[in-house]
Amino acid sequence: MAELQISGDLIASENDKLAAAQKSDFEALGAHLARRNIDIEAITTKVADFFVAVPSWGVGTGGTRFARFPGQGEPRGIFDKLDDCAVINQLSRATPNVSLHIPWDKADPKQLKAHAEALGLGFDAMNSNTFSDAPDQVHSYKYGSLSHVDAATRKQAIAHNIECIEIGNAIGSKALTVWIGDGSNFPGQSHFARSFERYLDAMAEVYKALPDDWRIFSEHKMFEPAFYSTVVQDWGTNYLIAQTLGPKAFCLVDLGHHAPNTNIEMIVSRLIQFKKLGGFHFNDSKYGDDDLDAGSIDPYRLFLVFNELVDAEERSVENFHPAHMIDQSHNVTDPIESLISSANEIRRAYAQALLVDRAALGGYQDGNDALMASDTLKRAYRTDVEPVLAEARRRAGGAIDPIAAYRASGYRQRVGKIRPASTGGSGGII
Ligand code: LRH
Ligand code: MN
Ligand code: MN
Repeated sequence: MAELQISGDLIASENDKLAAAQKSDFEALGAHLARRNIDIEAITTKVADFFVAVPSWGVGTGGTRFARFPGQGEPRGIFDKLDDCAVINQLSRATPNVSLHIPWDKADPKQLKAHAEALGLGFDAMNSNTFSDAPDQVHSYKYGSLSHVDAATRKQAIAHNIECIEIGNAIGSKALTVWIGDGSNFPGQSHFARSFERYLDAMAEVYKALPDDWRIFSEHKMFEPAFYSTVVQDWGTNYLIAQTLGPKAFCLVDLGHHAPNTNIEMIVSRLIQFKKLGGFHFNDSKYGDDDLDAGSIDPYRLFLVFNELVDAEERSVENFHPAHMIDQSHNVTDPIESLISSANEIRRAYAQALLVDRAALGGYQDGNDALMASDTLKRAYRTDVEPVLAEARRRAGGAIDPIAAYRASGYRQRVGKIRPASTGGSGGII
């Protein structure tokens, strides 16, 4: 039995207040969908079976390059972080897995596993960190890691990734996500081809250490921290990596890692078509790697991404099981609330994509009826699926209104009393 961070009675009494309205909204939506030949029960079951992992690093208050303003009751370490992740899952019933970042979350794997299991949690992909220097490391990553000009530095970065696999293996993870900050700030600073060659060779060493049932995800990002060139800068380079490494290598798409206006859903489609879509870091963005809450800026884009995923699911694409993870940073909200909200938005996009009349859409595409094709997507997107999301949560023991239940629980105030206030301070540049 999982340790409950929020009492079951509290959730039940909060749900009681909303039960009659929820029942009536669900029935009304059911009748509406039935007129469109859609079975609301089938959609609700699919939504209830859809999960997205939360990032351990997302439950602390983030910061910008300028400052960090700590919140109340911030987690003191990975065990507190897991407690917070359990709250998110308990209320949303959408996030049973956590994605760890090493060395930030380094701890005895047995204790990690036991703590997570007691909370009813498991682990999704491990994340390595060769984009900052750990206090005890010998070689600095200032000028790169897996693509560094110095062989000893590359070796150290390879060893770190292998250690992440070992920790992950001990706690039940099945994937490693590698994102590197390697790149350059000045034209001429690094040799494009040679640095990519060094990266590929280093990644091949990491790849060799993967257990048979593991996958490795490489994550591209257009820029930052390098501002002139980045070694793994876009999905084309990422695809080359996955192709070069072998069948256990896939591309990870972080929605915020593209130029504004990039057609991300089309990238997703291409990666699906060529069997190299590994997973996602969901978030939203207005300008760059903003790490804003999923669906908070452009919910239609999130829907269009899910439209591709559902299309693939309904075509029964072979070996199609992308990892769904959130990657966010919260500066002005309670991270638990933001992560609950993002998990719901991700499920919303999935539910809406399930409503697309794909036979009709195919007909309009083949008939060059652009207006009706677009309207077919819009019709699904315009449908308010909140009663389905709430029903999926309620049936699984979660909250009809998870944010309201969280606030009523007083969890943040409770942990605020036990966890000492963390320090803020300026960011890296001022
Ligand atoms: C890089 C990134 C990557 C890291 C995380 C902290 O911008 O998206 O996934 O692991 O942020
Ligand atoms: Mn990411
Ligand atoms: Mn990022």
